[in-house]
Amino acid sequence: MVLPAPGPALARSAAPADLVDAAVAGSPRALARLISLVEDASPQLREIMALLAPRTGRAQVIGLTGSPGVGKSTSTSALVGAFRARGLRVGVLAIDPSSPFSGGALLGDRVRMQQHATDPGVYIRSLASRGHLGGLSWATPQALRVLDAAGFDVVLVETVGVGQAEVDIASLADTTLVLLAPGMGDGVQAAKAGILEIADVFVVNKADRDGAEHTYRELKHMIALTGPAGGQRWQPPVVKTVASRSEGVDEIVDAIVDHRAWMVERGVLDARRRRRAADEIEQIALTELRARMGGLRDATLLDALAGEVVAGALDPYTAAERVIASMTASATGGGTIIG
Ligand SMILES: Nc1nc2c(ncn2[C@@H]2O[C@H](COP(=O)(O)OP(=O)(O)OP(=O)(O)O)[C@@H](O)[C@H]2O)c(=O)[nH]1
Ligand SMILES: [Mg+2]
Repeated sequence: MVLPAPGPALARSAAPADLVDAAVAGSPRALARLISLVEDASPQLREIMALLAPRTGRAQVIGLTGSPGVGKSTSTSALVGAFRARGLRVGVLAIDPSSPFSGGALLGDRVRMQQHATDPGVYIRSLASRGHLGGLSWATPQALRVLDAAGFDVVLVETVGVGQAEVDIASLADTTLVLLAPGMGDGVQAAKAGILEIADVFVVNKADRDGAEHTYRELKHMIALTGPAGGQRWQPPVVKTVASRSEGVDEIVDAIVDHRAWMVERGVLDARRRRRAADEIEQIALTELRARMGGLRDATLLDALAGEVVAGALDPYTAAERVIASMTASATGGGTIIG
């Protein structure tokens, strides 16, 4: 799903600073390279993220989640159009938690996004995480940083609502859209899956289908049961759409704008972003520790400690403390990411 990339070719060995400059100047090729480095958890990321940091913090991150086939990609594409009509630059990250090797080959999505393929104000990319312990929860915030620093005003993150993925996306986004469609028993599913807690805006898509009104009412009812809005409590609006005809999409944008204004007024946006940064720091630290732990596995220290624990000469807590102490002592020794 990478755009055709005009402009000068970048040498394979381009230095991080050159890549960052090119991405900031709008080169889709440089963006693609940077995000591939994220997917591969390249050792160059540390330098790259340091270069990107002063440029970040501007993009508005909007998550879209929902069951397979509810119309997330169609809605994403329609939203891209709506934001472009407002003169904003839009990035799209399509997360595929099911396939770590999709490598951008989501064919259906490519077709749906085709109308934006030649627009230089739009960058669309699917994200996979290759061979890294932190997986997509590690890669996604880093990819967001790349698009944020490259000057995209809005970044839409699409992920299928299965298991942990939708919760992860909610913790990443400023505003989370949860999509439902009629006839999927979604109302009940929503309550079960805890979707009520993560949605900032509900979208009942496929409103052209029978049962849309029923799904809409059921949702409204469930939201009402959670209690009235007020104080720090936002009550998610429900928007009906026919994404395939771009109907109702302006109403989604209005809801996003309202939600943002509400968050800014109460300091909620800042709190969300701090929590997001804290999660990101934790992910990177844990990934680094796991990498060092992996290094230790072959090392004599762990083996020696294990021998002592088996012999009853040492308890496992004390042994673990020694392992952690040795990792911290080797902090300048280098790991895969922080080294
Ligand atoms: N009738 C109707 N069909 C729609 C609407 N929006 C999307 N579709 C169709 O629903 C199908 C699935 O749409 P997608 O946008 O691929 O759904 P998705 O949620 O991205 O699907 P996955 O990424 O596979 O989970 C496609 O055939 C769309 O054309 C709508 O508002 N009405
Ligand atoms: Mg999709």
